Amino acid sequence: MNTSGKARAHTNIALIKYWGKADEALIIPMNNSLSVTLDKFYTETKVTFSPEYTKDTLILNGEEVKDDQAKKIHRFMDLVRERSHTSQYAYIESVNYVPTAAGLASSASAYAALAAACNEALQLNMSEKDLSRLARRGSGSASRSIYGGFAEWEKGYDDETSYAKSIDAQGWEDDLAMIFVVINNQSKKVSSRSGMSHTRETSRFYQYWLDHVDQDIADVKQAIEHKDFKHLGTVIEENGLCMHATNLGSQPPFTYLVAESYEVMDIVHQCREAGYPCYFTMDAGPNVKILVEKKNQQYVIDALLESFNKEQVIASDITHTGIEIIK
Ligand code: 2P0
Repeated sequence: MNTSGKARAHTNIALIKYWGKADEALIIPMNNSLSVTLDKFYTETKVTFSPEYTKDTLILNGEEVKDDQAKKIHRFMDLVRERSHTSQYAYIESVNYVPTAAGLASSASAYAALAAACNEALQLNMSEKDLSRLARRGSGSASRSIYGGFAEWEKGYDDETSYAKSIDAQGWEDDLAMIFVVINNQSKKVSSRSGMSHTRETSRFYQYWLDHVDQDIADVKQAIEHKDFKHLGTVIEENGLCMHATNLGSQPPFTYLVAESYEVMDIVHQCREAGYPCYFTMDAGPNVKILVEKKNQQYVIDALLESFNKEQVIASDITHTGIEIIK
């Protein structure tokens, strides 16, 4: 008999970054990280297990995936089979809902949706904690996409203790938004997986990163508690830049940032000087994400549109919604 489950998960953006693994196989991070989950970008995934299938098949946005991405999925499905004591293979249909050409597809929403769909299909009745642990094995940042709003991935020390938890922001999420500036660059991409590993192993600044990230987490949690936007923004901007500085301190050095990334950072500074607080963060690529209070969102968008085109500037609310099962 075939069994199916379908789930939706939203992508998240780290305000305090996950950068470096203590255990590569189990995906245990070197440091805690903290994120917001976004309304606009999400993945919907349907999984069907059948005794008749002879392999796992992944259809992403209507096309079969056969490269390294498929290998990662096969390993993840082996883990699901091991945990659920089934030997059945699966047919996985996944659709990423991101604005056209934005290139913002994320492994965070992908593995969170896949974990939840498997949980539903196999009736595993996993708790949010266990879903977060399972999603983490696909991609570290996916551990945080189980939840809406703010979430903290506690690094833990083994498979059992490394998972994300929701942070209660007393509705403050509703006042905030994130603006994406999509920068298309042609340079060869360093995957976050190899970038963080290279940095952890070779960066002269990596120990500095580890020595300060716990304080950043504590400061952000305090800012959330007091709904102190300027404090929140100051800390997250410094943390993001610090992560990128560790990359520059690697041997050989590398960076994800390009000229346009710095152009956006300048615009953010100008908005702040004009009295509109907003703060940037960047991940394993040149795109810049700007955290802003909704009341100031339009000013910042207008400032960006003086230098970038409409397709490049995309705003999203922060969602309260975590994993959703789709019937
Ligand atoms: C983050 N990033 O906290 C950090 C900041 C990118 C920069 O998590 O190797 O795809 O699959 O665990 O989760 C992107 O890394 O890495 C990421 P793996 P993942 O969001």
